[in-house]
Amino acid sequence: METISKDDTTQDLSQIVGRHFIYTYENDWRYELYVRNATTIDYRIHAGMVGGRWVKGQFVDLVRLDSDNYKISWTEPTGTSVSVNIMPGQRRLHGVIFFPQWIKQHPEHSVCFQNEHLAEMAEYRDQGPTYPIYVVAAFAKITFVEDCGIDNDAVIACAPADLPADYLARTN
Ligand code: FER
Repeated sequence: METISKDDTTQDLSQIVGRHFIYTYENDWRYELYVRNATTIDYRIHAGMVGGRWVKGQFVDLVRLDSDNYKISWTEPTGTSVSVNIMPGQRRLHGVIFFPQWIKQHPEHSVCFQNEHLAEMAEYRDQGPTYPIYVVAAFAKITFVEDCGIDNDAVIACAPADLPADYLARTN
């Protein structure tokens, strides 16, 4: 039987690491994701249930599943878990977000620059309620992509509200 390991030669991440994506889900939620390096992302949420939220330095699991299919999975300090499949060549993405119940009830509690509110997020997470988990699964269209290199702190550097008005309008 053939065994597949994460360390085999299919794990060429050069087409995903350093990439900066802007995308719109089927439900009109708009997200922006920068793959800082093979284990870390930065992101901003422009529109959706928790629009306005932004995060730097989130630790993730990143794997290449196929030539144009990368999976990024992680759990937030809020207790939200996310698994995103990115197909850069197809300009498509599929995300599954598992929100704890407290975020569905009070999305505004998680809308902040999370890095400055880590203790508060942990408190909300531990207080719950966690269940029932609210699952949102949707495809998205990638409207903009660029290569920003590794560990570039200028990519995600301010709140969504502080960006120029035409920031999301850039398409390529
Ligand atoms: C995404 C879907 C969800 C994403 C991030 C999240 C950066 C995070 C959600 C949250 O913590 O509220 O595509 O990409």
